[in-house]
Amino acid sequence: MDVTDKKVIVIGTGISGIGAARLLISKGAYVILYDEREDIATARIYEELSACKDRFTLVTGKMHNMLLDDIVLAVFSPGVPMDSEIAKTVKALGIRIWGEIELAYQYAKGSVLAITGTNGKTTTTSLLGKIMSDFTSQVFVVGNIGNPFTQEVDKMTQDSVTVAEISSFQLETIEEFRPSISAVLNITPDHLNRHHTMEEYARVKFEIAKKQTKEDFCVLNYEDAYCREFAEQCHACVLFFSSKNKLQNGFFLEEEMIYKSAEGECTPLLNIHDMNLLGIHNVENVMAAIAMADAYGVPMERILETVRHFKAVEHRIEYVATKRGVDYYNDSKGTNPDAAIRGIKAMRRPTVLIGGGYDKQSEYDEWIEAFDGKVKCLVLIGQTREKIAECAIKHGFKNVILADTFQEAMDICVDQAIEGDAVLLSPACASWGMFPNYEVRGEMFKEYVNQIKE
Ligand code: UMA
Repeated sequence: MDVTDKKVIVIGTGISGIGAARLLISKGAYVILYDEREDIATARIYEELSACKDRFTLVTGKMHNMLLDDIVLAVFSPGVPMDSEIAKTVKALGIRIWGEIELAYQYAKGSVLAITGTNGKTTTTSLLGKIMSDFTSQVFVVGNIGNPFTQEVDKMTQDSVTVAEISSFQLETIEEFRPSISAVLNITPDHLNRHHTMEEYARVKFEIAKKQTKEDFCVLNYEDAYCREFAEQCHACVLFFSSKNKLQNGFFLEEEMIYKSAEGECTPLLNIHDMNLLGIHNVENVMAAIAMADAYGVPMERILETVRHFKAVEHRIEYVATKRGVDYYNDSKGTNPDAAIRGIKAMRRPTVLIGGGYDKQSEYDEWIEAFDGKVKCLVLIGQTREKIAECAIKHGFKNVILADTFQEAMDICVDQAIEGDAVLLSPACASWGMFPNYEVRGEMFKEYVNQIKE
């Protein structure tokens, strides 16, 4: 779409909104930058867009329809739901809608490799980004990982490779987005307050492959029932990985070894003890990244060299420090029950666990069941603390302490943990309400841990 001298509305003034506005302005558009919240830090926005201040108008609070006259396109930030007031208004006026990812894709150059799934996206994206950048120059790692796709578009060339972490929020508003290689790592309950049902959540996740053709690849988890079902209708060439079953074609784990199986030949690739990532879920992430890089054409030896040296990403079962004989782990990225189960499974010591946060209408039964004698005390914070406490007690887990603030939760952990224990921040909930994002929550945890005196 040619946006030269056209009016475009960008909804949301977080990092996606700023990235989208900048890209649109660079393409000649005039931007209405809109945020529903009236109390946003407008000075930050004017500063970020200071080079183009006569090309946009900032509007906050209630939207007046007259401002939407002559708008040719509405670009949504991922955090703005499609059933919000502004989305309803825009739809009623028949204005075309793109998400920030679609906008970026329309102007992007080179190859796009895209990863979605409930858990493991960030690790897989980081690892694949590292494999690609060890192999070639001009690699961009973008998307839900915290670097808006639109932010990098102007630097791309036909030879560049973009590795994108894509959330379900972002997949709601794509149109032509077609990665040459996609991956869906797993589908477990998350964000049900936004997508309402598992069926809808799964449907949105598989949108990642909707425009792919048989020239493209789609990497899927053989152990995930949703992925297996989707494989039947996927237009791209499907590549499976499995942590439980020996595959005739694909990547699989048998005992401690990852294998590639293709055309009747089975090749051992890597012993899982030769990598620095903990847990079976990480073996799955590694297999997905290997499958994607292999499909792109990176020589296997180069892929494996990077995998062997790759370390866990920040906020994902990240070891912080040992204080007074207690190991502290930051798993702030454990923002849903399934991710948090992985956090607990990776612990090797009796664990004091910090949980709770924003209510995404998740169920916590399986998470509590996964405590399995390993969790000795559960410290709860945030909106969901009562709901989780009730669930824990229902399952017979009684050592639950509610804290009013994060600081108080940390003090309780220091009190409860004795030498030989672990303290794990793996909340099974989003951070919103208490923190702007999971990164800030994880940073605060680490800051606090580092202040604990020996
Ligand atoms: N806003 C409205 N109306 C609404 C909702 C929000 O005006 O109904 C405004 C807010 O007031 C705020 C702005 O929108 O000013 C925020 O937009 P945003 O929530 O889309 O946040 P961004 O800063 O643009 O960050 C987004 C992603 N955030 C969300 O999906 C909630 C970031 O993912 C992502 O890193 C970034 O784009 C770059 O692509 C974060 C996330 O929590 C990490 N993702 C979820 C997850 O991983 O589970 C999906």
